[in-house]
Amino acid sequence: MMSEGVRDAVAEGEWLVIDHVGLGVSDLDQSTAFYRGALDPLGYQLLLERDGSVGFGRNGKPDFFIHVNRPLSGPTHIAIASPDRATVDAFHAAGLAAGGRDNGPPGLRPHYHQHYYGAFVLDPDGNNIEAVCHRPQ
Ligand SMILES: N[C@@H](CCC(=O)N[C@@H](CS)C(=O)NCC(=O)O)C(=O)O
Repeated sequence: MMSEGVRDAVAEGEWLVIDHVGLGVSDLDQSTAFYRGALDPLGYQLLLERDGSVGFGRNGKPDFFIHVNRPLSGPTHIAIASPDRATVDAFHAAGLAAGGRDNGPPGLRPHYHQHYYGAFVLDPDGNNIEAVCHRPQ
């Protein structure tokens, strides 16, 4: 359970402490299509393609990468911050439309904290991708 102070900080947008992350994927084209669709509602665009790697990000800054021809790291959980609950809903619908598998419909998860609103979709390799909004609405 998140403390009140941490919850206030994330609600104010102070959660961006990791610069970028990368996942090994088994099929770059399939995963690129999935992430293009699923992350579009979150404002993510394909920003970089190089040597078996694809980078996605917002505002011109890639912070989420997928890589092929590398060992798969096993199912990994990545949560992307969403500005509002409607965007979480849109992410979940877009992720399913892009070939992802449902891992939890949009909704409050009060066991994390009272305003925690998330949705979960599995990517083609089984990675657990989430959009989350921490703001009270
Ligand atoms: N199906 C669950 C997914 C929850 C989930 O994946 N939670 C993340 C943390 S926000 C996680 O990695 N949980 C640990 C686990 O599932 O083992 C739901 O809809 O709530």
